[in-house]
Amino acid sequence: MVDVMGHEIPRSHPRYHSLLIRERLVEGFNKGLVVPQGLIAHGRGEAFDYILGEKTHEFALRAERAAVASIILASKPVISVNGNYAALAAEEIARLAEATGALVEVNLFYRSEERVRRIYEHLRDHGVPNLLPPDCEKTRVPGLESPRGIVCVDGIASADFILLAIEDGDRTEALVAWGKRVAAIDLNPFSRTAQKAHITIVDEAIRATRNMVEIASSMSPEEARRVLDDYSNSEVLREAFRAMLERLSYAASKGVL
Ligand code: PTJ
Repeated sequence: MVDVMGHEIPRSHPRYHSLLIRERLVEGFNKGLVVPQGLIAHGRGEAFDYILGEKTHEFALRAERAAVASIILASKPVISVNGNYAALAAEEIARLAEATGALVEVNLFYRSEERVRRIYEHLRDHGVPNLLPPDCEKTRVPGLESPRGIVCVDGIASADFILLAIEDGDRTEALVAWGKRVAAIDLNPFSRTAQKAHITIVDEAIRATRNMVEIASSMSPEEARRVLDDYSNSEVLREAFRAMLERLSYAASKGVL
């Protein structure tokens, strides 16, 4: 039995892991890291993960390898972290930034300086290195109005590669249009983020980041070049849709998954 904020979750519960992750997000919401819209976004992600069988598929692993390869070969890679990603995967982000030397920037759709500071402190308390401070010099992503376009001059604005997760499509599109190479972790292959990113990781954000830490521990620059030469994002997206179709076809014919 694990006690999460007064709710007891028995380890034997068939949805134990999913419930634990959910509680992590609710805790993030109560601490002011996650916005209410982030809870809705999480539910959408869960639905796609359910269809995918809640595991990392081979096509996702291929995209995760390509994202790590891109970080290794980039001159200035930045991991962009929003409220959901911070609440779910702060430890994994710390290990990925440590393994690769990538910078980490808090970048929010529903931006307030108070939330940026809270998320920054949450990441710092989880040992995230290379963190851009909330008072970094700022500029704007071209084409993004309002505070959601604010980024650090020494971070995303001057990055050549950005890893983001659980992100809104509008922002992903604007970063790509700005000339950034973008890898996106998004369980929904239909989303604008998934469709617009150069590398689409159709996997759950915690699992994906853990896998990337593992991959980063042994990838050489030569292997990174080979991985990127062989990579096709449209193939990865096709396989993600095919995996969903196969699971749904099986369920449609047998009545079970
Ligand atoms: O913290 P902020 O202010 O930057 O706001 C963050 C949210 C999530 C509210 C904002 O970025 C947003 O509205 O995102 P969307 O447009 O709902 O897109 C989120 C995408 O992430 C959806 O396609 C979900 O299916 C997907 N998703 C949700 N949870 C996960 C996920 N993908 C991977 N892992 C997850 N845990």
